Amino acid sequence: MASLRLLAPMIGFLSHAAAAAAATAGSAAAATTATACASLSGRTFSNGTANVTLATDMPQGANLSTVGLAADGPPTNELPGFCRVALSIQTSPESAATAEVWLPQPDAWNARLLTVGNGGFAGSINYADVAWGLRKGFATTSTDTGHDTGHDPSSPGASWMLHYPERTIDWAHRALHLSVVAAKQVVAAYYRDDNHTTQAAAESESPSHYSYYAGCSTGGRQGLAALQRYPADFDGVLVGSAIPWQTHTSAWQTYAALLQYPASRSSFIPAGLWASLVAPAVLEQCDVALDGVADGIIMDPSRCAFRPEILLCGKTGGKTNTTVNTDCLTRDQVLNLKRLYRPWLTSDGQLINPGISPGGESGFASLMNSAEPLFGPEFYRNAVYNDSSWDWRTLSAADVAFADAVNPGGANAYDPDLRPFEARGGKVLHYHGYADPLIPSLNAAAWYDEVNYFYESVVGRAGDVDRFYRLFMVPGMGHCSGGAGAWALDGAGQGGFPLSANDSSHSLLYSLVDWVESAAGAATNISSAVNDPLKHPRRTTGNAPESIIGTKFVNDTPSLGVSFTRPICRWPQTAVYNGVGNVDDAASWSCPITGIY
Ligand SMILES: [Ca+2]
Repeated sequence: MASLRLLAPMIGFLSHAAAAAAATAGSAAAATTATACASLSGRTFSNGTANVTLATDMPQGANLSTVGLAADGPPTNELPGFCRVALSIQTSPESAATAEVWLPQPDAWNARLLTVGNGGFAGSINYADVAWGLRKGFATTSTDTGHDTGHDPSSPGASWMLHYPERTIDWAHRALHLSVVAAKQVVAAYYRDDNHTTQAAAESESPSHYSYYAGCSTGGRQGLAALQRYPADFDGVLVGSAIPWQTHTSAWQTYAALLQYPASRSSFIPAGLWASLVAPAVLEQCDVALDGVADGIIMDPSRCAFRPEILLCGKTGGKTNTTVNTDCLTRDQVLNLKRLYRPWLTSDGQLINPGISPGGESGFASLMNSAEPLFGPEFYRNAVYNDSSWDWRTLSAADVAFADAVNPGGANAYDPDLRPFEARGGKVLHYHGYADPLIPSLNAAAWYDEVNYFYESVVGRAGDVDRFYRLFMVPGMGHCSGGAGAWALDGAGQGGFPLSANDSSHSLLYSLVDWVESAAGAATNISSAVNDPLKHPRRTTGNAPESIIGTKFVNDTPSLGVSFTRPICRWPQTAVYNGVGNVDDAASWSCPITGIY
C-alpha cells in the first residue's frame, strides 16, 4: 500500500472515511524515493515489447516547446519538475504505439497512476491531459493509440485505418491497454520504498498504487472498452461524453447530415439559424417554463417536448414572422428539425441511435454544416468498408447492420457484463452533457439502461449497478466542456480548468478517487464473507457520490470570478431550485429522488 506520507497531499479532498482507510493501510509503509530518471533509458518492459526511447528529467517550469510539444496547446511552462519517459510498444507483429509516462518527483507523487484517454481518431499523445494529471501529483500516462497524425489531439481523419486492421484494433482498445501494462511497470521501476535494498526487490512487488482512468469523447469509449475487456487495468474509470456504440453513433452523425444535405434541398437549415433562431425558440419553450429558472439551461431535456412549429413562417403562436431563413422556417425545414430530435429507428422499430436532446442547437452547426459531417463518414469509409471511395450519401440502416457484423477493431464498447470489473471493487463515474451536439446525450442514458437491464434480467441483482457505476447528466454542458451550464467539473478534456473548490465535492476525478479508496478500505472488513464475488460482491459503496457541484465562471474566464455553482445529480435525478436562497449557489438546489436507480 502507498505510504501515508505520500497520501498526505491528497487527504484534503478525501473524506474522513477514506483518510482513515489510508491511514490504516499505510501505517507500516516506508518513505518513497526514486531512481535516477535517466537510468530508465534503454530499459524494456512488458516482456521486452515496450522499449524506453526517452527518459529525461524535466525541470520545474520547463518550456515544452523545446521538445516539440507546443503544438498540442497547453502546457508550456507551468509544470512542476518531472521525469519524462517515452515508450515504443509493439502491439502486434505489424503495429506499434507510442506512449509517455510523466512521473512526478517522489515528494510530489500521490502514489497513484492516472491514464488519460484520447479524442476523435487520435494519433497523438494527449499532452494537455497528461499535464492535468501531473499537476495533481499523479504519475500520468497517455498513448497515441497506435498511429501518428501529428500534434492533433482529436484528428477527424481516419485514412490511416485503410488496409491496416491492426491499427484499428490499437485505436479501438489495444494500444491503451498495453500502455497501461507498461506504465505500471515504469512506475514500479522509478519509485521505490526505502525498505527495499535492491531495485529488483522494489520492482517485484505487486503494484502498490491505485490505477485510474479519465477520458472524454473517444476517451470515454476507451474507458468503457477497458472496463469491459481489461477489468484489471483500472480501479476507477471516469467516462466522459462517450460513444459506447461506435458503429451506431458514427452512422447517426452521417444520418443527421443526410437529413440536411444537399444544401439545395427545401429542408436545409442554414448554419447560422441554429444559434440565432432555433436555439432561442427551444429555450423559450423549455427553459424557465419547465424548471423555473431563466438561465439558458434546460435542466431536464426529457421534459422538453419542443414544438418547432412555433418557427413556421406566418402567424403562429401569437407571432408574425415572415422572412424565411431570417426569423422563420418553411414547413419542410420544420419537419426536418423534428426528425433530428427523434430517435433514428430501423424499419421494424429497432433503435439505431437516439436523436439530439433539446438545448444543444447552438453548437449543432459545427456538426451539420460542413462539406461532410465530422467523424461519421471517416469511420464507415476507412474502418467499416475499407474503401476510400465509399459515398457517405448512400448510408442507410443496412450499413449499420453490416458495421455491427464487422465491428471494426472491436470498436463497440457495448458489453453490459461488467461483473469482472465490479468484482475487483472497480468504480465508474460516467458523465455526459445534455447539450452535446456531437454525440447525442441519450447515448449515455441508453447504455446505462442497458447495463441495468443486464444486471436485472441476467445477473438477477437489480439495482446493484448503482453500487459501482453512476451516471451524471450535465445540464447545459456541450461536448466534454463548454456551454451555458456549470460545466467545470475537473473531467478529462477540460484542460485542468479550475473549480470553485478543489475537492471531491466539485471534482469528478477526486470524487472517483474518494469513492474507490473509501470503498476499498471498508471492504477489507467483510472480505472473509465473500465466497463468490461474481455473485455476491458485498462490497460497500464507500463514499459513492450523489451529486457533483459544477462551476460556471463568468464568460468561462476564471479570472472574472465564479458566475454560479450547481449540483449535477446522479441520473435519473435532476437538480431543482429550492425556491429560496441565492439561485447562483449550489446550496439552494436539491437532487430529489425521482427514479428507480
Ligand atoms: Ca433553466
